[in-house]
Amino acid sequence: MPRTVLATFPLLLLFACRADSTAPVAPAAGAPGSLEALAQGRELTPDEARAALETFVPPGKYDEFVMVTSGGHSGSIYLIGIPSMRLLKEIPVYAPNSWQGWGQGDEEASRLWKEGTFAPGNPNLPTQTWGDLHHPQLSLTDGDYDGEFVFVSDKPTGRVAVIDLRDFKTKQIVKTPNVISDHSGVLTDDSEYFITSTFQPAPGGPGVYAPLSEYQEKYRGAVTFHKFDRAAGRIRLDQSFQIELPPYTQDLSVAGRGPSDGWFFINSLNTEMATGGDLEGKDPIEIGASQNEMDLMHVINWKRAEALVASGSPKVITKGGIKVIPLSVARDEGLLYFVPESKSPHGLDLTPGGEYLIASGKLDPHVTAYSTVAIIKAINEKNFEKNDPFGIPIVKLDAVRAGYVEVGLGPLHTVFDNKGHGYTSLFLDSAVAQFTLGPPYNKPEDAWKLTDKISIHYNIGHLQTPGSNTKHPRGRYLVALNKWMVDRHTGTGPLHPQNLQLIDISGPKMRMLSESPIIGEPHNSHIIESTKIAAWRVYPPGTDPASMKPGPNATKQGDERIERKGKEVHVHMVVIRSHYKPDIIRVKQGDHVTIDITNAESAEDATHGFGLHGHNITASIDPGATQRVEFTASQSGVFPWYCTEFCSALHMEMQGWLLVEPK
Ligand code: K7E
Ligand code: CUA
Repeated sequence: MPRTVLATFPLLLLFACRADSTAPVAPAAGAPGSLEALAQGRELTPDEARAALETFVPPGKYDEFVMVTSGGHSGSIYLIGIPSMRLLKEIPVYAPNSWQGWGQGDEEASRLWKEGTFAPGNPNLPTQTWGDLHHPQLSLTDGDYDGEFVFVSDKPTGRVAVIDLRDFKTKQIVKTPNVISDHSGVLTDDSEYFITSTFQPAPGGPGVYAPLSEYQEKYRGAVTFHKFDRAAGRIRLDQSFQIELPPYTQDLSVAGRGPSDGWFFINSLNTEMATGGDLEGKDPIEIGASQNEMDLMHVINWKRAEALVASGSPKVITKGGIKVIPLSVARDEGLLYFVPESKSPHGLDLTPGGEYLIASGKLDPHVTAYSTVAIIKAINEKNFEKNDPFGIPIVKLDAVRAGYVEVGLGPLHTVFDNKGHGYTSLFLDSAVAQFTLGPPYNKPEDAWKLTDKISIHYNIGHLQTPGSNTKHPRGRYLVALNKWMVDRHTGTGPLHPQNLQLIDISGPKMRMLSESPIIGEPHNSHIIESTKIAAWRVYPPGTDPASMKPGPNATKQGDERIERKGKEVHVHMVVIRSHYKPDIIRVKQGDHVTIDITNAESAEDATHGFGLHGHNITASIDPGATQRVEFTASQSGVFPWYCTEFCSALHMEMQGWLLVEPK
C-alpha cells in the first residue's frame, strides 16, 4: 500500500464509522489531496468512500474470488472477479462466439452443437445456436469446490454441458433423452451425477406427439442423473438413468448430503396440471396453475433408484439410449414421495450440513424450513396424509416442518454463510433477508428469526455467497443477481443490461458495496477462491483441446504440407508470429478442405486467429493448441484470410490466400 494511503486510511475509517454514516462527508475537510478531500470532492458519503476502498483491486492485483455465473440469454458463462466485479472472461457454450471462434467453423464446437441439440436425431429440426443458460455448478469433491469443471444446464433445450477449467472451454454438450426442456442442474457431493429435471412436461423427446387432452396420461416430467466420468471429464449417457415424474412443472432441486445423503429434492408448481387454452374457453396456465394452496416437493431416494438400475431389473426400461424408471415403478419401489409446500415455489436450497431444506412459495411471504431427517423418518413410518393422482404418497406437513420465517414478499432463493445464517432473495420486495438457521447452527431459542434486511435495486433473482453450495460456506460477500437495472446506470436504450450488486455480509448489518451491469440475464452462480482454479497458462505443444492431450492432427514446424486425394485437400498448417505456413492454399471449386492449424507459440497469451473471408469461418488458436476448420469450397474466387488477434508488430502482415479455381 502506498504511504499516502496508509497515512490517511485510518482517518477515513474513523469518520466512516460514525453513527450517521449516510450523511455527506462533514465540511470539516481533510488536507487538499487527502482521501477525505477526495471523497468530499466526489460527493461520496463515508460509507461509499469506504466501500470504494474495500472493493478496489489495484492494477496488476488479482481478485480474491471468482464468480462463475450464468450468462443467461448469451448462452455463455461469465467469470467475474470479486470484490472488483470486473468481467474476466466469457466462456461460450450454447451460442456462437467470434472472439473464440466458437461454433464458427471450428470443428469441435460444431460437432458439440450437432450432438447437443434436437438435431441430428431429428433432421426436421435445425441445429440450435441459442441458449438460455441458468444453472452453472462447480464440480465438487467431498462436498467442496475442487476447481476442475463447470456443469451447466440449458432451459430451452433439456441439455447439459461440461466445461474444463484447465482451459475454460466447453468440452461436451449432451442432449438429455426423452425430454424437451429442463431447468435445474445440480451435482452430488463427489460430482458423480449432474442432475437435471424437466421444466415443461412433454409426452417424450423431440418428435413425440400426444394431444393435450391426454396430458395426465401421456405427458411426463423427468429427473435425469447424468453420470460423470471424472477421469475422462465426460458425461456417460450409457451409465446414466432417468426417473419419470408426474406432469407437474418441476423447478429447482438440490441433492442431499450428511443426514440426507442419497436423497434428492425437487420443487414443483402446477400440480393442478393446467394446460392453458385461453382461446378455447379455458383458464390460461397462470390462473389454472394457481388453484391449489400447496404444491408438492418431490423427495427421491436416488440411491435406491441407482441400485434398482444396477440390479438389471426388468422394471427398468431403456428409452432414447438411457435407462428409465417408469413413474409406476418409482411409486411401487418407494423411490418417490411428496412433501406439501407453499404454492408456486421456486428456490429449493439445502443447509451446508444437509439438515434443512429451505423452500419459498413466491406468493407466501415466508420461507419454510423442512427437516430432512424428519422427512426420511415420516417416509419410513408411512406418516402420509394422502396420495397424489398418480398414487404417490404425500408426507404430513406438520411432521416435517422445522421453521417458518416471515422474510418479505416474493421469496425466491436462499444461500448461506459461515455464521449460521440463511439469506433469501425477495423478488417483489427487491431486498435480501437474513435469518438464523436452526440447530446445530444456532440454539433452538435463537433459530428461525429474521435478523436483517437490505434493499437492493429492482427485482432480484438468484443471490450467491462464496461456497454457499458446499459443506463450507465462506461468508464475507453476497452478490445479488438482479433482473432489471431501470435507472442504475446511464441509459443505453430500451433494453438495459442486467445488474449485479455486491454486498458485505461480514458485519452485523449487511452493507451495499458496489454494482455492475452484465449482459444477458444472470441466473445462478457459484463463487470460488481464485487460487482454487488451476488454469493452464499455455497448452503443451500440439494439444488437441478436445482431449487435452497432444493430438494426431498437430503439425511440427518444418512438417507443414498440403495433401490432396481426389477432392479432399488436407492442410497441415503452423502459425507463429507473424505468419501462416502455408500461406497459399490452392484448391478446385467443389473440393472439401480440412485445415489443421497448430499454434507453435509457447508464450502466454500468444493466441492467433484465422479469419477466412466468405466461408463463415473463424478460429482462435491458443498457444500450443491445434484446431481444425473444415469446409467445402463451393464457390470459386479469391478468399484471403488474416489473423484476428493483434499479436505482434507484423500482425497486419499475418495473412494468406485461399484460391478457389473455377471447375
Ligand atoms: Cu431463479 Cu432459472 Cu435458478 Cu433464474 S432461476 S432467478
Ligand atoms: Cu497473429 Cu495477429
